[in-house]
Amino acid sequence: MSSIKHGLVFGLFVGFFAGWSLAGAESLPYDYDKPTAVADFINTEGEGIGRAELIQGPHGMLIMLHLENVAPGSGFHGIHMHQRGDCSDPEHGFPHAGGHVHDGEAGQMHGLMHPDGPHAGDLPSIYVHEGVLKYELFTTFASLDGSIGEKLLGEDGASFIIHENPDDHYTQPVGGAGRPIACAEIRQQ
Ligand SMILES: [Cu+2]
Repeated sequence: MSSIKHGLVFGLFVGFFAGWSLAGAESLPYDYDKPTAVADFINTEGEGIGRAELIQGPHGMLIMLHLENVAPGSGFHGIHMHQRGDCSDPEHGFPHAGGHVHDGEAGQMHGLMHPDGPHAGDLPSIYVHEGVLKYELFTTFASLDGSIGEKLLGEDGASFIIHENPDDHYTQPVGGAGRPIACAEIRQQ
């Protein structure tokens, strides 16, 4: 088990524990007066492949992912939060999800490792093992209500996009991550 820190964003590999399942806010050992959200993923065929649960805490936002049948085989995939909560047109790669969540400043670049980045929607890449992913991400660049970083759930909402390739955290516009293979609209609970 290892953790990777990139500035203020890090991913913690939680492994494939027997019986591990998404905890759900009601069973967690804290009860912050903060919004929570869920996001149900669909692939480019429109089939459900799992869920993210988002909990905004005192220092940032925890994103718990539990996905199956993400892609054949094993490998890293870029994942980002995109500007609109619209996963329509899956067969065309979810074109209405828009670009990455960002602060709107001109010249702001994509990439956790880019000197002029990152976008608030940038995240570490996920590793999918034989189609399955159980993982936790944490970010301080964005939050559901905007109290920490950029606001995700404004008028247009937001979504997750998983890309077919890893994100190199530097190349424009999506870190060389390629086409979207899954999308999830983020819905406040
Ligand atoms: Cu993306």
